[in-house]
Amino acid sequence: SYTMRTYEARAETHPTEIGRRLLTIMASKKTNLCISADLTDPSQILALVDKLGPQICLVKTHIDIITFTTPSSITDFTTALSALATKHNFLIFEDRKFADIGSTVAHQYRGGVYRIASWSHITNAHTVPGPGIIAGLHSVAKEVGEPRGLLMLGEMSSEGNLGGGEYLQKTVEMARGDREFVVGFIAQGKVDGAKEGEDWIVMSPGVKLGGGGDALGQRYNTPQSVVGDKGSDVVIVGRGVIMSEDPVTDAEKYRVAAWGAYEKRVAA
Ligand code: 5FU
Repeated sequence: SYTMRTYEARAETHPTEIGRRLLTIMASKKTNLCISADLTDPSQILALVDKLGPQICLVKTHIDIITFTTPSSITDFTTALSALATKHNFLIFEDRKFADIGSTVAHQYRGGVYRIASWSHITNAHTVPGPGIIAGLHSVAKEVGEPRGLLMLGEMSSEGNLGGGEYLQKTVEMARGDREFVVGFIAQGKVDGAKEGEDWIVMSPGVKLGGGGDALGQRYNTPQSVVGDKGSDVVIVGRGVIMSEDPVTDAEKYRVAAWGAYEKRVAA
């Protein structure tokens, strides 16, 4: 299966341009760590991301949790974040979880105050509305004129979520309808039944060394479990790093654990 191939080899053949770019970054920086920058102060996010830049392949944002005081401060933030992405060679993933009909998500992706498509290389969407959601988002991605990719949510990390199993399989079927734009999935491990020539990048949130959970249904797996045992590609870590007294030291622990799990997997 493609999960036994190296990121370097997959970077040559991935069907999406964003997939090729991300896998190239992962291989060259030796990192499959994505930081979830879930802070509410924009300058704190930028300072943190500047420090962690060398250790990550991707930054995940929730643009709508950030406290912006003026409309222009949104653009200032996204411009500064994009400059950091260039400086440190990582991509940006807005965890927007679109979930409406194609026409509405096209507006939400292109416009409003956040103009997500203009600065975010990757975003994600629920499959609940059907394939029109992919078509709507893809139409906006084409307007941008720069590579954009989509992750479909096939399974969530949280207790009691309705994903996984048959839902995940149906999500994969839907993704097959747009191999140029859909880069892969949010799930807790590789997808079953990938066909010859398919390559789906799987990213897993809900990762913390030591496991456990939080008071609101989050459940944590370790980097070894999601990447090594279950075949996911990218670990997404929020509070495990961002709430640390020493984020750089802790991010390095996650990078080493997730990269080591990947190296063992492809050497097997
Ligand atoms: F799609 C998902 C999911 O299934 N679980 C998640 O936790 C997304 N997330 C996001 O990853 C969530 O919204 C947070 O932004 C982040 C996890 O943060 P944590 O602090 O590592 O729990």
